[in-house]
Amino acid sequence: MKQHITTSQNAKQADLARDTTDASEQSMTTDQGVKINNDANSLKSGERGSTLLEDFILREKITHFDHERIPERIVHARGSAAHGYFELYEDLSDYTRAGVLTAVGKKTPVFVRFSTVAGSKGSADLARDIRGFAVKFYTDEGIFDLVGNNTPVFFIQDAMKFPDLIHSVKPEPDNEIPQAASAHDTFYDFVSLATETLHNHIWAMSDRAIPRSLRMMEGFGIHTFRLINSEGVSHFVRFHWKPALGVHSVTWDEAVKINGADPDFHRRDLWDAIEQGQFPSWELGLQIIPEADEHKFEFDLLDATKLIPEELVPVRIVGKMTLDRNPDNFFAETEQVAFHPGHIVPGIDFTNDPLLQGRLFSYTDTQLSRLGSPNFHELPINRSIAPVHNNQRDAHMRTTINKGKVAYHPNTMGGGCPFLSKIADGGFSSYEERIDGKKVRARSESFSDHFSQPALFYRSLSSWEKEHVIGAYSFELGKCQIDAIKSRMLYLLQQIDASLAKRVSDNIGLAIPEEIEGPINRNIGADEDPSAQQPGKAKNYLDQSAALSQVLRAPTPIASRQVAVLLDNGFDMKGFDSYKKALEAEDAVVKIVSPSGGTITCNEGMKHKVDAALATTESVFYDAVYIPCGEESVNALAEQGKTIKFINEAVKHCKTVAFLGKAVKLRDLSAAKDFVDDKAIFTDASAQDFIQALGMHRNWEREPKTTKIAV
Ligand code: HDD
Repeated sequence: MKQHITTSQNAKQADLARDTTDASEQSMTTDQGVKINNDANSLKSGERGSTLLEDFILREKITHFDHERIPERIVHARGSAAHGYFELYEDLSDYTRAGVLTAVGKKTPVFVRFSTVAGSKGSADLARDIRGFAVKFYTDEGIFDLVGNNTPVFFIQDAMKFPDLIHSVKPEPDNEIPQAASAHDTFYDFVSLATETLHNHIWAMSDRAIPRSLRMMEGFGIHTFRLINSEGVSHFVRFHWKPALGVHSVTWDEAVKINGADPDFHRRDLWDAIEQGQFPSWELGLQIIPEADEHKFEFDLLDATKLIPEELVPVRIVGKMTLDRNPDNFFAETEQVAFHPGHIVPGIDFTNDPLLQGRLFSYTDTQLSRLGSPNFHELPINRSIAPVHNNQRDAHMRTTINKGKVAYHPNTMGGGCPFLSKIADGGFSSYEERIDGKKVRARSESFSDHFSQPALFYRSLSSWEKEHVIGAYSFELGKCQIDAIKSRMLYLLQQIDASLAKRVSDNIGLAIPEEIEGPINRNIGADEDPSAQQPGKAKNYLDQSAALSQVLRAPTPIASRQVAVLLDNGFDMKGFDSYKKALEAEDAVVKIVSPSGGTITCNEGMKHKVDAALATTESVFYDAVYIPCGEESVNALAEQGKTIKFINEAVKHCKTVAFLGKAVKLRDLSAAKDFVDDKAIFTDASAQDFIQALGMHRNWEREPKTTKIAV
């Protein structure tokens, strides 16, 4: 395995280096630079006397400690981030004048933060939730932030409803329960009344909401943005990130177990992959739509609850983002980074999407309370690599020292500086959109179809993905207490897909109502006619969209996949090593798991370091398991109940499992014995067969037969 690969140096790394310190070989000092000779004892009036107020070393240390925390993000509090770069494949100057999308081959530094939405900063990674996917591009023309999620749509259409959505999903305000979970009454009360939520909600009920890794999920800018070229011509655009490792998820049973056994599972996975030189990458894709086609779709491009099926507008791959360096300091970088969908550069612009428009206000506003000052842009991680000159001055924690008397424009005393830039010289100009309308507080009727796309999504899933969605709805509604809310949800599921509703209704033991009382789409004003806005019957303008499913047509790379090899003293070195070599040739990670820690000896007398004792690890941490031959080793493993649990879980979670030679005994002692014909459970198979199965992530076809496995 490669270790600590040197990462690329770029302009942002050089910029951060200005503020990065390293205490090695240095004296300990106070914040004022005074060297310290005793860091263990406060200053006292006698050895057993009271502490003296004059102890400036103690006061400074405790005062700083007392103020170490800042408010966590109101949403997306739990996150993990990494540095990297973006490289463009093709010049898009026909569409935009943004350098980041026109300078082919240029490496633009990026900082990317992934997050869950609902949980607190210390919540577990495998919560069922949408994942944030926020990318900060440090371009030569200023900061461009693409603040997206791992689903192509959002819960609501208008920013006005964001506080309601978040209040409903966050822990309930009286008892602060449940943490990082949407399975509770207030969330479903809101979702079942605000039917615009149903599309993103079904994504949240799908496998997308429990990814295997942050490195194995897609990202989406969601809103329709604009690209503007140097002639001022505008095209609509939607942004996509496609992961090189494919899109993969875990099962709900695994997610629940991982949350207990390693709440930092995703954070650790991202960190370890980068430390080991397995740099995650995503290709950037664009769906570009000419202005003239704005109204040619069955949905409104300004509606963030609608995706544009790739069958209608193909995704054009234009570049690649690679994450190649972990942060040096979580707080300074991952915690203090401030994203903002309003950070755009010339050549990119907004549309009138009412969700996006509200976000443009919210993100600066929240930094004022979270980071405490309008100078948050000066924090090293937020600082632009393009020069910053303007007449903004002062405020808390200002670090820039602006010279001269002039802090206004126009001026002569400063020679007219900083001067304005012509558009041709890179000055920003907003797209001159023609606006002709009344000032109204209303929702466009073109936003009112809330069922066609959830139905399209569900239709596009494979049978096993549908089972997972049914399981998720059944779990979530099963956790709700109020029958009226559950009934309303069943009624709405019926509008999406009758078989889905039926299965959930059976599982939760509540009938699907024929009708429900009152209007359900409450996201309109009191004076509006509910019938005009009442979500109508689902339309079918596309039967299925392959891109919405996670079904694999070919194996994906196995680089960085975690493979457990179960061993004890006396194991067969040949079988062990042939698999290990083949797996490592593909950059997979092989970890020795043994009944106890330390070292074990193979049948060739060599000592091997154990990576994890059975007691300290869990089957759910690995993507595959193999067990080499060796009577002594197999017999010792067979003595451990945990070995059987380990294998049973791998089988239940549809993973690739191989038994070599005498290890067949463990197959016959475990649930694997009932799956001898399974295409990912092998007895004496070649390493290549094992790798091929691992590349398919899981054998989901096994799943219906695993319900009886009790683990
Ligand atoms: Fe938001 C954070 C993504 C709608 C208000 N949002 C935040 C983050 C992501 C998103 C990824 C975390 C950024 C980070 O890692 O620091 N938000 C979205 C997406 C949306 C969306 C994809 C819809 C398409 N958000 C949205 C609305 C509002 C907000 C409509 C308010 C009207 N979002 C915020 C916020 C946060 C935030 C309160 C919390 C912390 C922060 O901004 O910096 O301002």
